Amino acid sequence: MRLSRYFLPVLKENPSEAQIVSHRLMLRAGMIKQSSAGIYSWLPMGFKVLRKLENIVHEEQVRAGHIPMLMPTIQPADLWRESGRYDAYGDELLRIRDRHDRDMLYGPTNEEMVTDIFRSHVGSYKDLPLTLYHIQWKFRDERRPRFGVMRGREFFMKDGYNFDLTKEDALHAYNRHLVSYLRTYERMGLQAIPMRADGGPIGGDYTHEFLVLAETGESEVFYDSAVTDLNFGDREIDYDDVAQCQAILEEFTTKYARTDETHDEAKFNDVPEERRRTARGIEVGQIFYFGTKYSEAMGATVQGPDGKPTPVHMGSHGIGVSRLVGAIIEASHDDKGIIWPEGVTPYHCGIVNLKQGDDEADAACDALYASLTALGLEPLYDDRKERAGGKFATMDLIGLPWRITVGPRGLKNGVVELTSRRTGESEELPPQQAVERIAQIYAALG
Ligand code: 5CA
Repeated sequence: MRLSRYFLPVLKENPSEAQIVSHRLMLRAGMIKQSSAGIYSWLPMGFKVLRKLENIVHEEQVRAGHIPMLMPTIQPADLWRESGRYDAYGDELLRIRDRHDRDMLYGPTNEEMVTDIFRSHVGSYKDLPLTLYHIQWKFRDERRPRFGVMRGREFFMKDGYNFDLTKEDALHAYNRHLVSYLRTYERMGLQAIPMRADGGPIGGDYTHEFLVLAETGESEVFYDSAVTDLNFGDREIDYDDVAQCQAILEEFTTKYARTDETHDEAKFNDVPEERRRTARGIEVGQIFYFGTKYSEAMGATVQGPDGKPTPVHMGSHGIGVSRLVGAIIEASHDDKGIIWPEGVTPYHCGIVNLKQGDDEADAACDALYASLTALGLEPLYDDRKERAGGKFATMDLIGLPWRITVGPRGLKNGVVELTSRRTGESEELPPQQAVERIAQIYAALG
């Protein structure tokens, strides 16, 4: 993409309404624009990151054997009356009436709708196990929408639902989700710690939240510092292997890590004092096992091996995709701007032309652009007639992990400059080598 033809409305000044760094940087970097409280347009740069996260979530869900689909945002109230949540959900539920006076709602989550789909089409235990998921906009009329996309009213969420014959099978589905989430967050450059949590309006007493530690997080968390040494890494996972998934759950959830909702001071005191930590965290996902809560209320049964109708065991599993954009920025920025992890960066590298209009510099930038593009990479080329200082400030603000700087002086010596956004370190090298270096970095991500 050439910046001269793009739409990147960066702000020079800090917007006064933004209380936390991710909100400030998303506004300044031209990623979002608020349309009303807790509701945002995703401008091209923000949308690109959102799509990258969505893709990672899809890839990891499909890898785990879960099946993508798409349910609507608007749901009939009657389904929610069946589960009893139409009244129980409270003011967060946006209730709508259509022209025929039918009660509808903007879905805050989809347990009822997916259970209805299941009961309409699945009749036998032989069709299990089944896990369906979608990534769709949700609406919760939060009392205090704040911190930009972190606590929005409209937000983008992946929600997945497992249907199993037995509790044991459903707990394997739970474990599968936990494992796939660990992989997902690591690919995004995040450490998200699974912590014992509370079921809230979804229900269920077996649930973990995934928290990214950050000062601006809304949850208070208590943990054994040894959990931060755990690393998922490059493991080969067989998602059908019950013992392997269970072992990973145990590895990542045995050490003390809880939110304030389930914190147990006595158990926390068993952690050696020097490892006890209290901090704040951003909840980027939550998994639930809730047994037959919805299947019994809504008559979602299958014919069991004994021929009798058996309510299925279910769980639901969410990832806050739009919130993650903010969470990643909270975890990865400096005073100049965002620092995107390579796995989620909107563009793979920036190209800064120090002397736009100079034939040689323009030709060198065009050649770099073509070489990177030919390798399947997406560069963002700042081809505007701006001062170098302004171009550098924009690149630092939007946070692409790598920058190639091209100027007449370097070109005389046959070199360009390759700079890491994270370390600020620069290296001079011939243009083709800079291209190869960037290609290698991204190839290593897989
Ligand atoms: N049905 C279950 C699992 S799919 C569910 O709705 N879980 S949830 O309530 O925990 O939401 C899943 C994730 O969505 C949360 O972990 C959080 O990361 C994200 N989320 C929830 N509310 C908001 C909000 N107001 N703004 C942005 N993200 C949110």
